Amino acid sequence: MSADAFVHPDEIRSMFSSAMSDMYRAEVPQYGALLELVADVNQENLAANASLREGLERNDELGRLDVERHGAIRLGKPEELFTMRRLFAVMGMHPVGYYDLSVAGVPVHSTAFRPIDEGALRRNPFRVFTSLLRLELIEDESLRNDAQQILTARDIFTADAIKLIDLAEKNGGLKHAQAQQFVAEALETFRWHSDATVSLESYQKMHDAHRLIADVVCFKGPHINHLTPRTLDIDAVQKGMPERGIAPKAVVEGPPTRNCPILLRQTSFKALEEQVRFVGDCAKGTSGTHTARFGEIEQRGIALTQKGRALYDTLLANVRHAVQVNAGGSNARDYETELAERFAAFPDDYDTLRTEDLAFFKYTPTNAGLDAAREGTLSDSVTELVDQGYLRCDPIIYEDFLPVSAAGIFQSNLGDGAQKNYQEQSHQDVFEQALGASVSDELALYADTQQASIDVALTALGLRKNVA
Ligand code: OOG
Ligand code: NI
Repeated sequence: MSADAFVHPDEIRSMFSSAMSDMYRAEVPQYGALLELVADVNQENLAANASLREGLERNDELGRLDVERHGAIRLGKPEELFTMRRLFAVMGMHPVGYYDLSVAGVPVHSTAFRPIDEGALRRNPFRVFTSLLRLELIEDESLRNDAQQILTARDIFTADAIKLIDLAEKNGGLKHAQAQQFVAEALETFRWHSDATVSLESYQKMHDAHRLIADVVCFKGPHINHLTPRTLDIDAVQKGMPERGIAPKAVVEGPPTRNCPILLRQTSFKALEEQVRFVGDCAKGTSGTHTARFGEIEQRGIALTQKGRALYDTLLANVRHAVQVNAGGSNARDYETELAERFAAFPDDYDTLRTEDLAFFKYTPTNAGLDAAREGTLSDSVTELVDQGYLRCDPIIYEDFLPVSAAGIFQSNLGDGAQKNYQEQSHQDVFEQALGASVSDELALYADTQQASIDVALTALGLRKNVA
């Protein structure tokens, strides 16, 4: 690569996620222990399952297996979200999806900045779940004003980060040395600061209104609050955590264990209590603590259509209605049993998921299909072509998040007192205004990927496009 060429945004994203990983491992030692457990479980799975290993090898995924898949931050004001969109765009990460967490008692709304096209996802799927605090949900007016004032005064980006974002936008990219500097400057925004920007008394007030408000408002910046590697067996990692002195949340969020994994399963270890120095504390002494940072793992499965998602949402709502996991998690088993029983109603083989239009697939012509196409005209029905063995289908993996799961992850790290009932409506338009762009609709992205694969496959088989 010549010194003058632009570094590909996917490459900048890889540099950034690896720098974040190093920083987080150094800041949160228990996260390093989680990574070791994940790596061990992944190795055991690969050793025991040759076809799993081959599949990963075929898709070029083996080398990236232990690389983080996502992180999360919480922002305080609209301008921060606006600039964050520009910063992530330099790394090929764009806002996808809108998540209203207020319905789950968390006063934020969110999006995920992530790579969108297939090639970019394959090169490095790193995403950042990004939440914006909804100040209007703070009931106490004087507290709300205080919070607003504190946030107005802060600037979470370094001057050089802004310069490099401007430069990337103006020139259409960054050269190597610029990209390196950009990553170093961006990292500053996500770093942990043990100095709060407020007194212990102010912190306590914010904390009493909602722990999340304290986490966002009282610090210099949006410290990365977790990173999340991928595991090949989430149940094994959940079970293995206590043996390594890591305290997991009570239950795994998302669907139960299945033959054909759907959507996303996640679990985390509980946030650690960290020493914080508040404004007015004597120079050396510390007088308080804050819990914010934790570690998480994820396992992803096939993306669901609107119909599949509706079924998922209904079944999950029924489970949560029947069993609410209590504070200590002593009834976690009941929840798991209920989850497994209710989800028996969700077809668990790829054929049915496809024929009932519950999930998205990528279609490719088989050699038999290509041979047959040379000999004569084929049926133009995708279903028939699959049945005849002329098209093969592979699951399209879900790349997004789940609001109920996200709320569960938030809550397990905020404590039980943190749940509030907010009456407010969701405000995607307000969020997008702050963002300065609209978010992509994730379902439309999966549908497009599926349709594009059908178009290419049918063209290769000598058939016209757009037939179902
Ligand atoms: C984000 C929680 C959501 C996930 O994986 O669902 C999330 C947060 O705690 O800020 O990261
Ligand atoms: Ni997460």
